[in-house]
Amino acid sequence: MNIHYLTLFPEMYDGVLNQSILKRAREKGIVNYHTVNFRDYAENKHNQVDDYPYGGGAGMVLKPEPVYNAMDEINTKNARVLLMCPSGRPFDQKFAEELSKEETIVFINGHYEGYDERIRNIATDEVSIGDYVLTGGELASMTMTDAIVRLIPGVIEEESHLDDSFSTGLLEYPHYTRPREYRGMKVPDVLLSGNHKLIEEWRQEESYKKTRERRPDLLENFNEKNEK
Ligand code: 6GU
Repeated sequence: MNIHYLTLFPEMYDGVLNQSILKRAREKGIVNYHTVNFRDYAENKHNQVDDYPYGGGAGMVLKPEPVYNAMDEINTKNARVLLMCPSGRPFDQKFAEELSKEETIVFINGHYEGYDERIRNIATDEVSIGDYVLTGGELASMTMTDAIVRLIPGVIEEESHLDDSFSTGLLEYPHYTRPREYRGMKVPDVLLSGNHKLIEEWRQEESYKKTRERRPDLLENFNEKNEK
């Protein structure tokens, strides 16, 4: 998979893409990350990328030319082109699974008050990571990259995400490792029983309980799916 980031702050990506699993995925040749500073594609002397809004009002608007010119330079054939904005489609695990199957993803990261409306025409999707406003799309695109890349086959053990919260429709059950007792806190007996059927039932029950307490909204979907 090739992932391109159109950004005015390419250095923001340096740490995140060069650590841990995202780094290892690149080293394995499974994914390649490319940052493009679209200021380099501005058409005026001062490399200006934003301008005052027609019709007046507060804030600056991202000009179309730098973004279109930068897009001309990368291979966007069959690419998913994601415009990062708080008014986009909410990103979730299902969306991550869909994007993990793509050959090429382009993130367009704006700052300022907004995008010139014509920039929307080169995007295939508009995406948001939640109901709050960020100063720019960069952190959102890194969050999404993390969620997407770990789902590409070969990046982590397949089994580690079969049980993920949201993949199963429920939140994850509690995990324990050694020691059996720590500061008076004991590992539940069932996990030491060696009875795999009982353990499976306990985990299902704990997942269900946690979901009911914390995210009852998820249960509607889960119950619907499991009644069919
Ligand atoms: Cl993708 N961008 C910005 N600027 N704010 C956001 C967001 C994206 N998702 C949630 N808030």
